[in-house]
Amino acid sequence: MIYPSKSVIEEAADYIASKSETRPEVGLILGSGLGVLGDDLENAVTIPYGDIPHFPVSTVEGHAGELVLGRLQGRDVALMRGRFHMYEGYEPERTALPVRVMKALGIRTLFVTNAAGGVNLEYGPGDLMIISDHINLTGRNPLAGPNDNALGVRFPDMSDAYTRRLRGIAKETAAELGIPVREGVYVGLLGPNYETPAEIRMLRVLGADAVGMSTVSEVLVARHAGLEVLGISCISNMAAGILDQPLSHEEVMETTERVKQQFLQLVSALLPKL
Ligand code: 6GU
Repeated sequence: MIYPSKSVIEEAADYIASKSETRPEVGLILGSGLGVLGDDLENAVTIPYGDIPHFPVSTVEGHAGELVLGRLQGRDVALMRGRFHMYEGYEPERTALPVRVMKALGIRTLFVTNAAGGVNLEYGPGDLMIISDHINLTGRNPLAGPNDNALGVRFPDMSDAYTRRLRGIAKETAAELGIPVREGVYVGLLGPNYETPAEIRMLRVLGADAVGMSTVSEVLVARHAGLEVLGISCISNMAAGILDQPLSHEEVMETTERVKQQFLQLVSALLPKL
């Protein structure tokens, strides 16, 4: 059997559709510490991941683990508070199952956010970065295995994975709001450890601006499914070896807490334009 099969996706989507009238047009995945946006939805219906057939349950601190459906800035959205990571032990196709389920619910656009380490020396903690492209260094791929042509093509194009059109809208909107943004390349690694200073030097040579442990598998599946993708990273800390200090999940949470309002303002202003 091809996993996740059409019936697995449909069972999850049918369950969600039975709980809410919302028919989402945009799917939003909120990273570490950024889940608060779910509190602002109208007609919000919150579904714990554990209730959704076939959904994994996320295990990381700072990730709530629930799907919220409702209306935000005039758009019907499906919002994931918390996501699944390969470092938790999930197979890559399982980390991206919610993307296929949201596609089955009707989304056309996937908006991914994450907390990431700054690799570019010009970046600083608290910076927001529009993801221009990614490098998949996780060593895994959610599209490996037999291809289900009903879900997408065997060899999906990644030339414009983070749609230029949406990046343009994001930059424009940030400028209107007076929110400074970077634009750069996100490198996805398996984790769960943060990198060594030597690995960060290597990543910089490879063209990385930011590094993290999520997003890549979700975006690969989204592009396979024909969704448009917009991605924004919150640079929560500088990567290893740049500053003379150790890295910690606490710092990641503290920084996202600090820039949350700005970040949420940008995401909210963007939604009606996607
Ligand atoms: Cl420095 N590395 C990785 N892989 N993920 C992160 C990070 C660093 N900072 C936040 N998330």
